Amino acid sequence: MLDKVVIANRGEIALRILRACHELGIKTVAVHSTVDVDLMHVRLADESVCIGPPPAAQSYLNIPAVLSAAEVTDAVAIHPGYGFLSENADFAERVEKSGFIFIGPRAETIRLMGDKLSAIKAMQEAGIPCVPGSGKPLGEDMAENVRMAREIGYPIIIKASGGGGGRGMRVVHGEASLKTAIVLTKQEALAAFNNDAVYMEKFLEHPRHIEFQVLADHYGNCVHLGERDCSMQRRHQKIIEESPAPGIDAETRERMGRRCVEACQAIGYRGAGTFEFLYENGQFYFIEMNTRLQVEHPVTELVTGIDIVREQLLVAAGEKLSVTQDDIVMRGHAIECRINAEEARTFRPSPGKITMFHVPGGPGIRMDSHLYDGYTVPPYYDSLVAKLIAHGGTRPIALARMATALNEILVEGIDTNVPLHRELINDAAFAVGGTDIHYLERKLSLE
Ligand code: MV4
Repeated sequence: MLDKVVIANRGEIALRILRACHELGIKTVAVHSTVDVDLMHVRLADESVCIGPPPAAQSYLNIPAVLSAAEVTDAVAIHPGYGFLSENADFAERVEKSGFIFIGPRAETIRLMGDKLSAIKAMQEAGIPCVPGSGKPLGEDMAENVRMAREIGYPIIIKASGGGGGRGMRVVHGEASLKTAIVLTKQEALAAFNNDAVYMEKFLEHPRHIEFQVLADHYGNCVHLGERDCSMQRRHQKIIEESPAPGIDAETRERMGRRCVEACQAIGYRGAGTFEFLYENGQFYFIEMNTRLQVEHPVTELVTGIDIVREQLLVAAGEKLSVTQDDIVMRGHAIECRINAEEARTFRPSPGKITMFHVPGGPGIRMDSHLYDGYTVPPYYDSLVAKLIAHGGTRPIALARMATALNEILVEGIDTNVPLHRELINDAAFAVGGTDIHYLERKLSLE
């Protein structure tokens, strides 16, 4: 097993990774910025190293500082968590070249998926259904671009190949605005990603966001852990996720899951990964692959009983996956509410000192949070402060447990979006399930 792991992250996910390490008898090194010395996982880690000042660019994104921390502590591996350096192929490469294990896929896989056009090409070749589109960078020949858009049919969307996660996209409703949209998206893409390649896709107007979780080892073994519905979002920030996705039957799940597994085997994927799809009119369309552990992994853990972070650590240590596809059974339903430190109306960050903190409990309730009484949420990072996850035998039971837990939770001293979650968990359309990616923004605009 791995001897010692550097946790190159902060907050709730750093604590989640620390717990998985300690269960396996792995020693941990917390790396933190100066303002993060009081984080719960820093206290619990076997060792800690301060890697820089509060701005992430000088600490959590500072590759030489993270590598130095691994060197001075004699660590063998680095877990990047999510965000920060987790999908930075250059970082993964430097980790491995420095003699450490990067807990994630190979650098070349991260690079392949980081470029959205190369990801789509690889996935199409591996039999994954993609959105009808150009499948290649748009050229200078506008007559050709016009023909292509006409063939696909408006509305279309122009996306930056270097973008992803909602950055660098533009919807085009007709021929009149096509050329301008391409030119502007290219300019923005060059400035933001240093890559002006853009492509065209059919714009799906009312899709759901459904993603499949996979796990692969170094020996070609790969399993899928079913899907999550992440459609409840605002400005590309997910706020509620659930598994399974309402209305997806077992046969469809197995068919799509098997395709994802085959695609992983085709590209030699290893570790945890997620295939993101848009789902509309009963069809799945691949958009991106995430090559990291995701915020919402707990809903999948609760329905499958698989500890995804443990599997990541085992796979990184060179062990075989502990399960085969036949061992994986989806039991019941799980829902996650992301609790953010933010003002209710404006969604502005609300950092500050926690004066009272109470964690809900009872059957089927899990809370992943680094908060404690007296902790001060700093203003420099993501506002996610807790994930409340409810599991039950059926979706209505999971919802009822979540509603109960949302009444119990206390986070005082800062503003949070708990009131919004209380409202959403009682929302009639959400109770039915299967709302699209625009539902929340539409609901908020009507209030
Ligand atoms: C789309 C789309 C509709 N049609 N692609 C946004 C994030 C990035 N991962 C891809 N995104 C979208 N791509 C086509 N062809 C709509 C979105 C989209 C979206 C997707 C998932 C979750 C939330 C979203 C919010 C707005 C737009």
